[in-house]
Amino acid sequence: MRGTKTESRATRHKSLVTKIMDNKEIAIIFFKIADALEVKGENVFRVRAYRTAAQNVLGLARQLSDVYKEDPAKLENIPGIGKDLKEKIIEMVTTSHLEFFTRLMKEFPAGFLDLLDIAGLGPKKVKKLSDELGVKNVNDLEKVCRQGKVAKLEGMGEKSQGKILEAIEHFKKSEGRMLLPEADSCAEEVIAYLKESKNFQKIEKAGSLRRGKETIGDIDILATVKDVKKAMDHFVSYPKTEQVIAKGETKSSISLRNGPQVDLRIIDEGCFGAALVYFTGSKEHNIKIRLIAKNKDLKISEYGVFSIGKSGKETFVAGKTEEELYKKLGMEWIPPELRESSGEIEAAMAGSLPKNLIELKDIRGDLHLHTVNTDGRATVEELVELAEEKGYEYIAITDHSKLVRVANGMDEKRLLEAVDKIRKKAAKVKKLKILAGVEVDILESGELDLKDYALKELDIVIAAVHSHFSLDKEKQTARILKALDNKFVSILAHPSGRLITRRSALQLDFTKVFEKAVQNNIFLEINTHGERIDLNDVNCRLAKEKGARFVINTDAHDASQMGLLKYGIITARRGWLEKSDVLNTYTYEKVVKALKK
Ligand code: DGT
Ligand code: CA
Ligand code: CA
Repeated sequence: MRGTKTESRATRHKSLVTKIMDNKEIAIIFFKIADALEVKGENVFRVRAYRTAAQNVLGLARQLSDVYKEDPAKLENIPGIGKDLKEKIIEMVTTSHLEFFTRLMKEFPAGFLDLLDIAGLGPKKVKKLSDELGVKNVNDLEKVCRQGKVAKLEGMGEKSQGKILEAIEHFKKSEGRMLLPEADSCAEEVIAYLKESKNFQKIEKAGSLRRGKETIGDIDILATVKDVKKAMDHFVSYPKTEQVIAKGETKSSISLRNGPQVDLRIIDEGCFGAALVYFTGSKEHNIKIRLIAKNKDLKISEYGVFSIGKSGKETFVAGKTEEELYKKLGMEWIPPELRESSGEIEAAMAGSLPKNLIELKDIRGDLHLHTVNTDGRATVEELVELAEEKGYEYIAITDHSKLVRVANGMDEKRLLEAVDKIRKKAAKVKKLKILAGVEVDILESGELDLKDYALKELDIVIAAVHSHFSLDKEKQTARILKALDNKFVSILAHPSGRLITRRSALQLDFTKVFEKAVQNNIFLEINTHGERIDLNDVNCRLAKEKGARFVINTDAHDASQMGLLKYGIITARRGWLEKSDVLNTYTYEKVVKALKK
């Protein structure tokens, strides 16, 4: 979450919290400690120890609180956890608080650590900016950039200054908003907690979260209950509550530690559909359907659809379900992801909404996965195990090529050895099919990072940009078009290159890229890794209009990231994509055929 309210959180939650911190919360605190110590210029080994511990905690299968309950001494068996960190974990799992962290955070001015969220600024640069230019927050930084002072610092320059300004713009756009997967997992936890109470009946997500937007301002939840007062009491007692913002009869709001605000609205069963439409939005969608209602002499609100008699008397005519509401307005039910006032209402009236919008259950495999062979943390075996658990028919192992040196990318020789190993393993796996491939880098020239003699041995070749992001539009477009002309490429990974809060899209003539992909039978990827969600919804729709086909991949670097595929589905739906538009809904035989060059 942007603009973390660390200090207030640390001071407030002590009295409110009744339940223990989970591993993710603990890891976040360790990461923040590492950043803070590094900004302070402390011993690199100490900094690294916190970061390693954070990473290891995230990868644990068991909750630290459970390990502690079983035997506190066992905490020291976790790699990277020594006596000191063990004590800190114990403090967190017993009090949901870490005094050391609270004190450390107090050493920094408010908003100072936000500077670390500016793309391209690590702890070292933040320290320099603070020491030499007195920068205390993002606004200060923007000022000194505009004054040209950053360019003059040693090791900086006009170019880095420009990049920082651009990054500040990104930061501001997403400030106070969360990425969809983070917000969604917060919401899922809250909903699981609400369900613990038998008092709750229907529970639904609403707002931007239900529409699947890539960033979320706050979480909206609607529910029907037996006893309103009890329901609100239960809600505001949610263990991860940092602050109760409002508590009322129909609506309450809480803010979460490490997280967003959550609004809960209690709705009457009789008008649940109308409320769900209203609070799902978007606002623009709501405004349009209200106008349509008006033209039919109907009034629409969160309480239902009403006909207005001559005397002005209002009679409820629909609203128990969304379907009946939309029907009353003369249209098909509109899937929430489409409710952005971008043609869905007209289509629903004409009966021409997409009939087979893609769903998670249509997915038969994941075709972009990394392993320990390059920068992944999972072994092939671990990926296979999870894929089998998910009921997948196939997966593809696609590690990096040599240009990505930080990822330990492979040259031709290493790639062919890896492929050989994968095939030997594949022969031993019973049902799941394993494709052996690569994610090969597109060089600045548009040539690929690996020679054709190696690429031709593979089942699948994914081409990707990981360098030279700032070429001008003409060069960048020519570069990608050239790569797509390589006859072995079958997927273009994360085509725009953007990272939601950190990096703009490549300057590209997307129409030309999409047309080339169509012409050469190349699938465009919707990549769900990290901050990518790339292609995004708008580009999916544009590409589909050009006749493009797609593949939804997680680009997982550990097995658990394979679970993020659902956010690619929701994005594809926002792009109006249907099952038949997406490669990894095909059977294995069809995939092999489609990939054949
Ligand atoms: P967010 O939270 O910024 O990511 O975006 P939303 O769409 O979740 O917006 P939020 O939480 O302010 O409100 C939830 C829904 O409630 C919104 O999508 C539509 C509805 N809504 C809120 N305010 C208004 C309004 O003034 N007029 C209308 N027609 N609908 C509204
Ligand atoms: Ca919202
Ligand atoms: Ca809201």
